[in-house]
Amino acid sequence: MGKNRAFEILETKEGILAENDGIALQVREELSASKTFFVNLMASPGAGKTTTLLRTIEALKDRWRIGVMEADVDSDVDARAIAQTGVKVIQLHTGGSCHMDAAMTKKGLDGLGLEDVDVVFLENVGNLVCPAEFQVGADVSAVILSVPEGDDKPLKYPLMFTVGDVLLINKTDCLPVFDFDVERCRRNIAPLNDHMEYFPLSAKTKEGFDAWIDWLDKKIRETVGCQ
Ligand SMILES: Nc1nc2c(ncn2[C@@H]2O[C@H](COP(=O)(O)OP(=O)(O)OP(=O)(O)O)[C@@H](O)[C@H]2O)c(=O)[nH]1
Ligand SMILES: [Mg+2]
Repeated sequence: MGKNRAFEILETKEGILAENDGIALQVREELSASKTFFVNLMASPGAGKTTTLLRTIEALKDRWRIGVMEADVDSDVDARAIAQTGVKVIQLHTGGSCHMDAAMTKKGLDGLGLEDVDVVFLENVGNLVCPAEFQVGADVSAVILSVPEGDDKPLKYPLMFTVGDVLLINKTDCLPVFDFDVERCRRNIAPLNDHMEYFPLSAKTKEGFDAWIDWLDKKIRETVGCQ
């Protein structure tokens, strides 16, 4: 019981997040034992997660065996798009939840099956808030911010830009019609995150894609081994 109180105060959210982190650690250990590289892709709805994934798969699928987990509240639109590339894909329905947690991710990885996969991408639920709170055991947390959303988003949704390892500034083909300033965006993130890697690119025109692919391929090689 608390001091001078006849009742206990339980910080339930802290407990849930601590439990989640424990499961995320298990996921990480399992993936590390099976030499599987895991990318958690997070962004707002419509920022270009699926389009960026399609281009990324196109660039990497001859080098690595790829698996994709598509997480959505409903529908199978994105899994259908990914299936067109020929890589292994599973659609996960979160049942209304706005993020994937570590237990859901563990279930998804079991459903996908890792025996013939070197690299797994999770397209998290489109949301700039909730997915940032839940670790899923990823090697890389990749965040997409698209030009039409504005360069002030790191100020409004700081946690996402704090937990990210890499920021893909997508839809750079739209820069001429929006007042998004890439340097201002980086300045907004600097106080939150001193290790963020930045790749401005366009999933539509593929401009800037080579640098992102080279960086990701190097990270995968470091984990999975040379191919
Ligand atoms: N102009 C332009 N449009 C893009 C680019 N990338 C994606 N889009 C468009 O943006 C829209 C949303 O793209 P998606 O890839 O479906 O976005 P998403 O983040 O997967 O969306 P949800 O899964 O619904 O959260 C589509 O109409 C894409 O064609 C880009 O680089 N430039
Ligand atoms: Mg999508």
